[in-house]
Amino acid sequence: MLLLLPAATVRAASAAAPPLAPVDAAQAARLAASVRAEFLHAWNGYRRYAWGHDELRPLSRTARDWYGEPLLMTPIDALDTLVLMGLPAEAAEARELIATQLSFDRDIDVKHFEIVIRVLGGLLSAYELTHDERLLALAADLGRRLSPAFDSPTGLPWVYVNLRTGRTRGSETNPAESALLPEYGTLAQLTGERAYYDKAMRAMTAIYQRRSALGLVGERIDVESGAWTRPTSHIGARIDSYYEYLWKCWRLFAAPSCLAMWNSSIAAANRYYPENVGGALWYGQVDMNTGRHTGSEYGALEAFFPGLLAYSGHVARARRLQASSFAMWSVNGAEPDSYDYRAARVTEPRYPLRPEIVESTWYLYRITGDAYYRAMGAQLFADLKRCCRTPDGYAALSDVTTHTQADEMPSFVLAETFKYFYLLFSPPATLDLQRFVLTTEAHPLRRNTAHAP
Ligand code: DMJ
Repeated sequence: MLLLLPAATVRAASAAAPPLAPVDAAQAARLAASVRAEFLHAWNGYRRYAWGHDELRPLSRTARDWYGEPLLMTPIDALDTLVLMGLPAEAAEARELIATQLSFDRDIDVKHFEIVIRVLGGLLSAYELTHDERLLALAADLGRRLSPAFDSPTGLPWVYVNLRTGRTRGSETNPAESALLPEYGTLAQLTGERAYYDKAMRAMTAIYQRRSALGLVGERIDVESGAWTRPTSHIGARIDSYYEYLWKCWRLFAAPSCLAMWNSSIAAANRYYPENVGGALWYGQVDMNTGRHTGSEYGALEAFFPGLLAYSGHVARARRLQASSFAMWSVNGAEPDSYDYRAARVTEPRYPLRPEIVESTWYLYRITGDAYYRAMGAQLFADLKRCCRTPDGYAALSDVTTHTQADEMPSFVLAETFKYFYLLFSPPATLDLQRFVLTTEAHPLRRNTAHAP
């Protein structure tokens, strides 16, 4: 990735952002080491109290399995982070657990989207980083079991699929859950089974083709009829990674249709979602058909958008929106899942250790070279540690206004949150953005434009 701007001295991105201490190269190296140590702290909590299960409950020191039987969510989600952070013994142990204990032959209805982004994406990425064929065999087996999800009248995916029988259910999906081309396209390239790419491309395109005359998509859609069931449009939950994957599919596969869909979609998004409130830029909710603003909610999930804007060349806009995300975070020293920017009020107070604001900080740093974003990341990391660290791991917050901890450590804190912090403070060579694209779960996949199906 080219640096578009020279590294600048530390400065605030907006009047609303608090002043930050500069981070020089030596401090960045110390921060990277500290992030690695905190990641290990969380990993060791999982290892000690939840080994062989999906997730650690960090307060009760117990394990959680999403479906009553384990799919090894945490070790799979964490494996490429273990590799990137240079933790070979831990990575080898996780790999053995996965390769010898994991079976997808289970009579359980799983959420297609979550299993694709965490488990399929994690296995594919770990295979590309380690060349362990057992991981690819598991990914191929999982892809075969999951792909009946696409067998619907519209090509849009059913929400649930049974891993043993292929039975599907759940007819109301959304754009984010319909855009899974990076994972299925990579599976197609690695196995030679092109049908995976075609099914995933068809689903993503089915959303795009149903965009409104304004070029916007809605929040919920019926899998059987293809009719929108909720016409609210925004960059948050249920739509977020649809935008992300239009751009990333272009980067990964160089498919011209992805670039065309991205170009027209981002133009509409940048036209209709923005609102200026007191000089700050926010992205809110609009009606997909009229473009009229219907809500002013922003939150932890929306905070991915500055990173996507920066990655795709919309740098000035990205800087302004990131300043708003950081101002929202700084109110309580952790960000809420939802914040009404017009009322300046928290509307959903939980913080489940989400990565998006860190992700955007990293993309902005990597693309602009502006040291301010490392300083911002240092503040985010200090806050995370202060609010969420427990003696045995990291805990979500049930309320950012009181810093009350919840007994949850979602696997994405190890897949994403710590990874983005580590990348932010590490040399760019740690992950070459010319060679890799990070999935929505932060799993690096190798760009393979020469062999696009
Ligand atoms: C992750 O599973 C992914 O980043 C997804 O796209 C959104 N939600 C979580 C993190 O917040």
